[in-house]
Amino acid sequence: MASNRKEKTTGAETTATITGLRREKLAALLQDGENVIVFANLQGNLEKFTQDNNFLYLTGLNYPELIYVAGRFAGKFNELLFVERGDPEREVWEGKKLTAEEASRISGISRVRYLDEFYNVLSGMAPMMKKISANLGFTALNRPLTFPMYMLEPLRSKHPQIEIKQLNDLVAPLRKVKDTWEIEQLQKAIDVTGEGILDVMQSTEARMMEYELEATLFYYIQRSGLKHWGFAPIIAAGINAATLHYEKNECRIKAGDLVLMDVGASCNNYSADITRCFPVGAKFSPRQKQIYQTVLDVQKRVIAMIKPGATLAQLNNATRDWLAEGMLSIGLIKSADEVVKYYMHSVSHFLGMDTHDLGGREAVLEEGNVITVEPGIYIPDEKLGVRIEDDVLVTKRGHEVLSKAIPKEIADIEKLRQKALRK
Ligand SMILES: [Mn+2]
Repeated sequence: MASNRKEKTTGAETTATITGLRREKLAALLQDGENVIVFANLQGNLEKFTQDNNFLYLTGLNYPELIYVAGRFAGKFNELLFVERGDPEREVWEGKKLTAEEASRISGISRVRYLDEFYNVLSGMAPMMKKISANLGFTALNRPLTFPMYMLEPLRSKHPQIEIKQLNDLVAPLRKVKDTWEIEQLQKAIDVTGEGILDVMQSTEARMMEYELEATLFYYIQRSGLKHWGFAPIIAAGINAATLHYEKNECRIKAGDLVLMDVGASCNNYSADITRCFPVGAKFSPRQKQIYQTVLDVQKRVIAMIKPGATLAQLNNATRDWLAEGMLSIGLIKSADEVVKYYMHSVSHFLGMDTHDLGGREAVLEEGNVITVEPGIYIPDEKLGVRIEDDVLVTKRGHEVLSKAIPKEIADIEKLRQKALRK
């Protein structure tokens, strides 16, 4: 299932050059007095570390407790990185820390200071600062103040004239357009996810638990050299497939069920997002087939619309209209406005470091964007839910379906199931 993309990165492009180009683009967005402060995530106690995506995007550093600061003053763009001072006692428990030299070599950021100097350095800059874009995050009941908010609080109270904004608004236009290296990571994540889905389709039997399918898929992902899911996998049989964000994966699969898998591996923090459905028996039931084919026909028509200049709003409207047409023709609904009874989400989102990536809901597509296309029909009364989701790259003239190697035609899926059941 390898991709046939031609221009592979050579390997000569280091993290420093790739992220350096991104920071150049960021620098071009900053006016005099405008700054960016990006906090790496913290290491949780006995938890696997996951990096803040904006931090990783701009520095390439997959380590906790770092801060990136950049700004333009008197026309000149300056950037520096704050790292932890090594502490021999902590290193016994946590292993060696990233040194200033290593951080500089990996990221290509030449000026490095220690975290305990952060406020001193910042107070020196503050009188010239007009605006700061930071990865503030969002407050929640269990998190009234995020770590970046907490860290910027002294600055906010001492220098109330500085406007502090969300970083996402600034970097979204950059992250929305993927470079070749990013597309390669997505392709790898998609290929491995697809092969894992085939594995599941060829090994599932009635009476298995949903989480057994999850285990098969995750085993495949890790055996293929990828470490993480991109998001909590949805493995939903029968009625559970009609719950849009069912993540419990804890029910027993019955003969006659249709199984929906909405899953994606992550490759270097780039997430696949694929949905496939298959019957637990050797064949789709006539009703499953009817609903599935209706969704598939619409999905293909929507994919065909994708090209630079098309908008997500156009894709959404077309999906709703065509699904309504399909539902009317099979007698599921009596008037087009009833479509929302069985289809209640939008058809596309941007895909990248975040499964629901930056880019917005009203966006106009441009070359280098990657979006999902995922129409569905959900009928709880019939214990049936169908969604089909592919990942699509917007190219100069149109599009390329990055997940085209993963079967979705009824005949192909039935063939796989028959092979599985003969075993
Ligand atoms: Mn999706």
